Amino acid sequence: MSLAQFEGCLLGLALGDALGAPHEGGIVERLVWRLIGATVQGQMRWTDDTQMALDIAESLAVQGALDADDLARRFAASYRWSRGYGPGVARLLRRVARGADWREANRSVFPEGSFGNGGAMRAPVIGLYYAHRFAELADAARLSASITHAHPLGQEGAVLVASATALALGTRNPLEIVRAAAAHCALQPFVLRLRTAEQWLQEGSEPDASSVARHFGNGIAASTSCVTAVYIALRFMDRPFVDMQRFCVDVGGDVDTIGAMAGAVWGAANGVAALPQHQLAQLEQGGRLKAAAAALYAGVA
Ligand code: AR6
Ligand code: MG
Repeated sequence: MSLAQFEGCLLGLALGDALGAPHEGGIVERLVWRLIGATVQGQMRWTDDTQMALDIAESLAVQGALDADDLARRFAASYRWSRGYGPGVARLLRRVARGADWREANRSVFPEGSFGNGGAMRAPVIGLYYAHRFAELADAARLSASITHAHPLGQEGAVLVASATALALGTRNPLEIVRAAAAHCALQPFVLRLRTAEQWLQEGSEPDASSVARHFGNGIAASTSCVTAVYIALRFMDRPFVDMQRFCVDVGGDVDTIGAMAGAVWGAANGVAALPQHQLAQLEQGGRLKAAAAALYAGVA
């Protein structure tokens, strides 16, 4: 576990997010992103995935522990429509900003809670923070997701992505990671997909992007994107980041969030120096992301 891995994780997440964002959504969303996808200085903007990951990292650094109320306040304060938040979460966060308790707001849009991948996309930060306290990781991932994602499937995605990130800090063996992360998952849509992912990694078979999308999904639901992202990160662990990112684009669908989750796991394994430096230089707020990684590392080292 090193600072370079923490930086690699957060910057990998942000890079996967920013590089994927132009490919997400229908024609309208893509046109909008062409207008707002760069800062005034011409740097690549990232979306809600990175914003919420930063919110968690900065909250952990200030509070010295996972404080759900502080986190809910930060999520609500950081909300901007231009970051492309999911529509349910956008409504929920506006309610929290007006004073609602997240414990009620998280069922105000969908009575059973959101099963979107928004709890999982920010969970790599939980993986970093709890890697050395692995027994507490699953509960922490669930709690951090539950602020916006009360649905068990939304929370299971967070557990999977946090586990895979934490494990990638300690081993570069894809099979070991997929098996240990799967041990935390109990819900059918995850268990079945993880079994296939393990089999593919074991056989060394390399199905094409459309086959990966067909088997694992490429949607905004946690159950149709989290295994996809973890599988891609593990399959491309020993290959260049840009190859992995291209594969995410080919898988299609929710490219920014699948790219963010895959980028975070890949970055945790390979460290910041392995990321494409010319693209990193074009990423907005790189200094803030590095500072957040350093503060997180200082809290656990
Ligand atoms: N019942 C019906 N539809 C649902 C339910 C449910 N219980 N839960 C989610 N959906 P949301 P996120 C559908 O809004 O998970 C952004 O681009 C519903 O259509 O909670 O934070 C992010 O970057 C809902 O609007 O957002 C992610 O890529 C949608 O799933 C992605 O969106 C998303 O759930 C998900 O973000
Ligand atoms: Mg996004």
